Amino acid sequence: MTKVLAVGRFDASSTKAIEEKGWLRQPSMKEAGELGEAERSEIVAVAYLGHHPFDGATMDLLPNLGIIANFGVGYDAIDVDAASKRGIKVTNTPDVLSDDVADLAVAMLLAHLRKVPEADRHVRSGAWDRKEPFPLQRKMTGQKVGILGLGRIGHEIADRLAAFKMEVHYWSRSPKQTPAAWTYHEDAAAMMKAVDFAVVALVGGPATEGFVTREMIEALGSRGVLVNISRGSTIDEEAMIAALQDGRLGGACLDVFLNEPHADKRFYEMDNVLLQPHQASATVETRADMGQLQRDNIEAFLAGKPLLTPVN
Ligand code: 8YV
Repeated sequence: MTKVLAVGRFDASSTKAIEEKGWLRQPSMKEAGELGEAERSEIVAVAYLGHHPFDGATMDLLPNLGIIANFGVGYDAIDVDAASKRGIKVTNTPDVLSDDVADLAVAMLLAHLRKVPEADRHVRSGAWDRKEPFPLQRKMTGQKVGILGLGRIGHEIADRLAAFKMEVHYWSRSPKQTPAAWTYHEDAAAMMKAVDFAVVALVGGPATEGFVTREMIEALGSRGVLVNISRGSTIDEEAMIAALQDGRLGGACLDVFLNEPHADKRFYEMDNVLLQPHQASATVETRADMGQLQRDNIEAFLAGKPLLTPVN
């Protein structure tokens, strides 16, 4: 008997599809680890949703595991080396979410600069009705933006911001094929100095931990705005909080944090930040596509066919 285990809190449409397939469901690997040994040894595939570390010890709870299909493009929670050593395949869900993530990056920057959340509150609170003034805002069109990481998502963000007549700068490990007007920077800190706003679109994981340093934050400066839709780990969060508090950094738009969902409470008190609950891919359409791709990878594995989006 072989079984598939779906781990995580899936949305309604994915839950329905998983139930129709008759796959086991558990909210986290903690509960999955508490299943009896016989049942655990029947599990050959895991559909994983979540950011809790899936390490080698966790994999060893499922001795016949052959695939971990991640719900998400970023698979930093999964120890891919440990999986490879055990002959376990890992897949992710690239491409299907790039547009939504890019849309939210742009939405956050525009909403922050134009004070959209504050203006909404201004109207609702009756302040406009009482003829109280609302502050002027900052212009996005035509300004300079720097993208850290020009992968699939970074490229989509740059395309959108170019349509706002922005001057696009980017840093990545090597120059990419881009429109001629985009400027490549070999030195990320130098790029931060050259731009008004920066968007972090790096992959997560150990290689990019603390990539955005205090020096880079200060280079972006007191009028600068830092947008993060990648992983909380890519920015030195303590340095960012200190810089936001004393004005060395102008503002931040954050969809991701260290220690999610327990975002640092100091952010709650700041009025120069725009905060989102890690929801850049969270549209009905894209979450359905991500779930479909995750399930298709598992079905391909079970049928002995090539995986659609392999990681290792
Ligand atoms: C999450 C994401 O996977 O794709 C990624 O890397 O971070 C998101 O799409 C999603 O929020 C489920 O946790």
